[in-house]
Amino acid sequence: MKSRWYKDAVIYQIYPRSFCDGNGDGVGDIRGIISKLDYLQDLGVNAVWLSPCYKSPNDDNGYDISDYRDIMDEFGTLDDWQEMIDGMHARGIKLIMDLVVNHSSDEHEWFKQSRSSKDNPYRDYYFWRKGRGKDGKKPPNNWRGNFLGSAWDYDETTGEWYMHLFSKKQPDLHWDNPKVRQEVIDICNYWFDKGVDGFRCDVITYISKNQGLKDGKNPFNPLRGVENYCLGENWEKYIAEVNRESWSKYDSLIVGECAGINYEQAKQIADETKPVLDTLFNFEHMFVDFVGKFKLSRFKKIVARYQRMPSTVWTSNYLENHDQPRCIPRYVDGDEEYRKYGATMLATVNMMLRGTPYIYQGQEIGMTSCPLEEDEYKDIMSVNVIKMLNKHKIIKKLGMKILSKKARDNARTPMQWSGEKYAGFSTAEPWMKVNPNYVDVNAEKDRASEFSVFEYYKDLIAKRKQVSHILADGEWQEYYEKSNQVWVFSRKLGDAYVYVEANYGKELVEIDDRYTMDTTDAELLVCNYKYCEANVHIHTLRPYEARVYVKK
Ligand code: TEU
Ligand code: CA
Repeated sequence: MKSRWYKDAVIYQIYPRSFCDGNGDGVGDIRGIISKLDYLQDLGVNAVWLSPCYKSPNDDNGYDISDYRDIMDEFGTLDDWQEMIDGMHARGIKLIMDLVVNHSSDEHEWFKQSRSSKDNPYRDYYFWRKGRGKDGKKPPNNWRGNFLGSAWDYDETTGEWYMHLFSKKQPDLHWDNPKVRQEVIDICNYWFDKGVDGFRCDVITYISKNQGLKDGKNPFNPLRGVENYCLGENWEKYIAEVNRESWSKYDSLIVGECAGINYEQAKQIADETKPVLDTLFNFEHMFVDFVGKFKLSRFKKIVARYQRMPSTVWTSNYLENHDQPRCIPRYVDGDEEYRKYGATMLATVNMMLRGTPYIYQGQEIGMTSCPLEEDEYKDIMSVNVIKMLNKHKIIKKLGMKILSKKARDNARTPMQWSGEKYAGFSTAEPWMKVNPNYVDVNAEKDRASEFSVFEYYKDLIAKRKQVSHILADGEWQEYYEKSNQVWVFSRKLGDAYVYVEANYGKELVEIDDRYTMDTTDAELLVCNYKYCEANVHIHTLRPYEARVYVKK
């Protein structure tokens, strides 16, 4: 049934709120997306992963869903959505929807019913527990949520607590209840019937909570308790059920957002011989610069482990998404002098790894993280952090500095389409600040310039197709593993190979081909610098230079 088309695909993520505003109210929407479909086709991507566009009170920008079968008012209607997916399909672009079923919104009908009384038929759709302590005024366990604070909230109506691993407006669904699993299956099939090509499954690793909901052991873990619900005891069973009743019936891509897992677990849950996920997003490489500076050698080591996965396991490669700060200046210098070299170097590496590459909106024009004032942060996580810092003034300055680097808001500023007011994103003031660098960094200017990041991506995507079989099936080898300046690796398949060199620094660096590969029998497939015949096989890399050689 499954062609596994995603193994040959490049996927583009759209965060609808910030992509393009079609009706001039300052908020991105579906008509805005429709107006940019030619742009996506031109770029050459094969699929779009659309962050949630369902009905939602937007406590967490759509990751809190109040109706899984309808479209958010601000984004448009089901008719608009249909026109969008038809437009995508007409251009050979598939659509991956976001499936957010670890939790719903507290404004979902299920939760409204559930909280109304202890004997409501929907009571068991969520986790309800009595509080601890004499008066029941302490939460049922010591778990902490992703957005700071307890993972429980007290509800007056019935005098019990409900669980929420994210905001208190995102109550966790109770997957042990077979009715909940059936709801998920029905939702998936509803969208498959409308033509979607797969799902990106939000925090899917958290759906099965271990029986007993025991206290978390490690008091220093910011997510105290996570060991009791990350890949919980019935995880595989529940996912296999949804897979059997829905996902496997379609030629779909099911990519799980797998927070909290390591390489060994990844190997188990994204193996195509098992009816679980097709592939996953891992987070390990995102933690390299969690505290302190980015260290390339550590990053490479983590990625290399995923690159050496068994042939039945398929991975996904990303550097950016709506939860992460931008690559620039995270991994490379943000100065205008280097920006495009950095952007294209990172693109080259990401695109030449085994696994499906993802591009997050704006990455293809080298958008950067954005400086924000205290009142310009919009993300609930940032807002909660700022509230906390205001209670602990001593650490506020340092805290705000860290926030500016890590905040999810960095990736959520409006897409920069042109040099017009509001970056051509909208005709009205956008819901979130536009990065002031839009005058220099925007799609229109980029594409008209002699060195265009967009054009480079386009070329890279096309070239990747020529070698994707070597990337998928070739044997991985790495050189200069310990280096913090260069990333050098190859994939060999019989006599054919792909060989990649990338300079992560601003200094010239010489790659000694006695330790790497003699490329004289290969051709230069891509390079982000201008080069001449004479230096094609002289391996001196300029600042942020990346080269790919291929022998077919
Ligand atoms: O993210 C899950 C998740 O684990 C994040 O909270 C992550 O830890 C954090 O963003 C790291 O920077 C998913 C969605 O991608 C996110 O946007 C949602 O807020 C969250 O689930 C809840 O649905
Ligand atoms: Ca709008």
